[in-house]
Amino acid sequence: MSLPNHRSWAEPFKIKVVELLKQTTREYREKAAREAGYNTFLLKSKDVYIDLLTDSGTAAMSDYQWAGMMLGDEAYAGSENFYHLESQMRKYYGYKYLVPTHQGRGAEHLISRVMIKPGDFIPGNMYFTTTRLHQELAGGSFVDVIIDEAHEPESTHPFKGNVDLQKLEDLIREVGAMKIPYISVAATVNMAGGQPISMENLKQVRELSSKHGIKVVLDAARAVENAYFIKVREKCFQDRSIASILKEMCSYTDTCSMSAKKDLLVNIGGFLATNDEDVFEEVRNLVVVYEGLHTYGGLAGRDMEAMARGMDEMVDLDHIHARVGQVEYVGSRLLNEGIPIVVPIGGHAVFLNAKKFLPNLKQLEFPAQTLAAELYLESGIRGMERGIVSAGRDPETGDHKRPKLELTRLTIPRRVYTQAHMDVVAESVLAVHERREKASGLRMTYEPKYLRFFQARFEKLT
Ligand code: P71
Repeated sequence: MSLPNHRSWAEPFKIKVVELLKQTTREYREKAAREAGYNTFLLKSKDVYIDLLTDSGTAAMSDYQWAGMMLGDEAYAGSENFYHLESQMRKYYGYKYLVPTHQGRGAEHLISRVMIKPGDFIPGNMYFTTTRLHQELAGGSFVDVIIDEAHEPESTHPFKGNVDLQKLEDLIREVGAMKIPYISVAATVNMAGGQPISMENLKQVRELSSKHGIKVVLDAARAVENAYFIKVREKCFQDRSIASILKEMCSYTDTCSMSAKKDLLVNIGGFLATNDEDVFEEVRNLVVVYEGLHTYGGLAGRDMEAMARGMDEMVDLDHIHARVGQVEYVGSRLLNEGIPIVVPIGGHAVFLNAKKFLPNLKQLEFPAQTLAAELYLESGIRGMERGIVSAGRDPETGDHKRPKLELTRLTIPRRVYTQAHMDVVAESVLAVHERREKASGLRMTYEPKYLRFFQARFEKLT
């Protein structure tokens, strides 16, 4: 086969500063993994070669963003950078009001406290760990209303993040609209594999919700990646700019929570934005209790400036094409070699289907956790479990939740690694696959009460 004459993308930047990487021996990694209780969250970053734990807060900022950091107005109240961020948010997301928070979960906390009453139900297109926990801590119960295809790693549905409108209607009929303060819509859906929701579906969600007086809250952490998928997969959007698609998406929602550590190309930050004056009023008051004054919300002025500037770069087509393209590159290499991954390949990560990768392991031997540990032992590459450990326990029965998806996530930071790194990643996964028969599972030896995946410890079964 001959190669095409033109690549469809290359990294749309050149490198000005570098951070040196360190390689280690297998023996070294065996000790490090044991000491970390076979939990990649507990590894020291210095012991990691290629870090694919997360794309959250791990982006490389541009010179334009770094220059903005020097313009931080570190006033306690009324920082210039807040007003810049507010105008950029209005320009790109289109909401009226802004409340900054230290990161996404700060916004989730405030939204949940202000909008949820004990006994409420919050439907959503699959759960996210921190989002659901805040809903539960506010006395609500999360209800999954994503389409069934989202739970099937091999379904090639182009919009696996879509809401199943029938499931949503059934819930409204069952519990009544009064008990549903809002529907929580993520774009893209992290736990489904970085899968997008279509504009058409989002519009229908909006129509159905409005009919019943239910609000729509968008998790906008990766909404730009979602906008890119809409552009390339939803026919009538192919000639539209990423910015205009993004703004249209937001127009079907009332409020958004934002972890700026993703799309916005910064290392820390978040916000809540809304058109709803009552929500704004209450959140602006509550933020001073938990985050900081409403013009900084736990952030330094310089952090808000980096976010404001990141917005100009996130919607650039060359940027987002290369960002999603890099994820697709790794995924396609693995698919070509017959490695079981979630398809279609998502926006921020390649998700290995650990149930299929390690078919000999029972779910309670933690296949996805095991696979993450094996990949680290093989190559020093760090991924993350997204399966039964992440799902936690049912608050009522105390049993493990048993999600259908048992995935190991290889998350690609934005603008950080090169194509050669991606080749190393694919080759390392192949090496683990070749030796998969030898992998034994894990036993949990320590389990924290909240978000157990962060700090749980394991031992190897022999
Ligand atoms: C990711 C993260 C960071 C993370 C969070 C929890 C467990 C492991 C890793 C964070 C998200 C997210 C979505 C869709 C809200 C948050 C919270 N993702 N919504 O994927 O993906 O934002 O981290 O800024 O508080 O590694 P926050």
